[in-house]
Amino acid sequence: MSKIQFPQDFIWGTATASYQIEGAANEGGRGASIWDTFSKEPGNVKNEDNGDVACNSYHLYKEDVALLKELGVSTYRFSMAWPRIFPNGDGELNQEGLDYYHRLVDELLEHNIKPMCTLYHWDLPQALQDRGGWESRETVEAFDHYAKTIFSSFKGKISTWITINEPWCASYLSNYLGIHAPGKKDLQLATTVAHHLLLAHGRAVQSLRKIDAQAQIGYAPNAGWSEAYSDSEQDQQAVRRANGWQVEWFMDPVFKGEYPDFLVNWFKEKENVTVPIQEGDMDVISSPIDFVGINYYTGNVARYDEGNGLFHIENLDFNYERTDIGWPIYPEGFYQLLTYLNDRYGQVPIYITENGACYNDGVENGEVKDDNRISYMRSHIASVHRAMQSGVNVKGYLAWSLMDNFEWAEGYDMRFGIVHVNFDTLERTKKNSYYWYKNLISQSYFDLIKA
Ligand code: JJW
Repeated sequence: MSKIQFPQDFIWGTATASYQIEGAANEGGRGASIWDTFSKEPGNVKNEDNGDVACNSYHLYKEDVALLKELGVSTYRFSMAWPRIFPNGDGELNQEGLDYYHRLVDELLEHNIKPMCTLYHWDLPQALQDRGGWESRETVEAFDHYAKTIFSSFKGKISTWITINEPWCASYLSNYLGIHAPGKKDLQLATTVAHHLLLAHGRAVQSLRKIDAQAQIGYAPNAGWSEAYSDSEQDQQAVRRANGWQVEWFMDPVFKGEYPDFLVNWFKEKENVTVPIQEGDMDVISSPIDFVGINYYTGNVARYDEGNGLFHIENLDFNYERTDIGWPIYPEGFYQLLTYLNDRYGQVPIYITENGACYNDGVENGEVKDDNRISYMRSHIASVHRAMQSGVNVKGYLAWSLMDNFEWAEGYDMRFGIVHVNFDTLERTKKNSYYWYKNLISQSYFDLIKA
């Protein structure tokens, strides 16, 4: 028997994000976000797709909650669109936006599903971008005001909060690599943005403590994982830089109150880039949190390469199997990452806030045969279990995603859902992975080897 058994109180869930699923971009008083602007500029998003309609969950949320109910999850992670609440970023509150999230949360609670709410999943109000966006500390103030408004409004209804989703993506992918909104390519700018995102996180943590002492709060950094090709000093150091950029850069400030020196020095020496730390910032950023969310999708083996990029590293291709978005399938990296976090930061409670696979299988005779996704989930959930057996304090797992949705720069072609969405009719069809996951949730175990 190759039974992978989870504790009875392990939390199972699914995750989504506002701009990826809601649609209704011009309804309910919603203001524009940087993703509206970015996706409408040709060349930024495949097929010139955008989130105007998406899955139309703004209107179909009851149908979506019914899918969650049948699946049997105890938790649903979603995000609020800041520009629905404050169309201009700050200033006047849009009650209609707030009302929408109350309807959604009430529907979840009525079905006994706990809401886990992300405050910032990348849809920065365009009005704030026009005033400097995350490069400006005013955006930190605006975020804190938005967070306080939400905390007060949902006190007693939402007890688990995530401040910032994937700060590496919202800073470096968006402002250095130029792949996500606002599509800039400036390492200094990206580093400033990263610092202000962490500061915004810390401010919101402090605000929640004053408003609702019962609630729990964390954030959700993303981390790919590189494993060193060899024990050579050069390979080890190169991989340390790559992992450090994704992991230590966003976790040392929160858990240790400092940025990793070796990377601070690297940025300074190579690119003359510095972190704009002001007095008191690191104390705010390192405010104690209740858990950390980890978003894991991919990893690889890598080695030193003098000529290659900012970090002098080469990602090797060992002929990995890849998902349809091209990311190597690397469940070992998940185990290594989780045990690494445990060793470095202590036994902090962890939620897997995102994990999942892109496979673009369609509907045939009412069925979606996404065996590859099931296989990915098996191996990655087993890695989580391995980590737990090694002492990592994992509280729950949330599959990305409940349904196919707007996959950012990849548009609608790249499908991560366990529920298929037909983007012409918006019809939802449960995939085979949905049924596999439902079975796992009801039994708390799965067999590594198919019976
Ligand atoms: C692109 C690296 C080129 C989302 C990327 C790195 C390429 C030099 C998925 N997680 O939709 C995309 N996602 O909204 C949050 N996470 O480019 C949720 N990370 O470098 C999912 C990372 C990502 C990426 C995409």
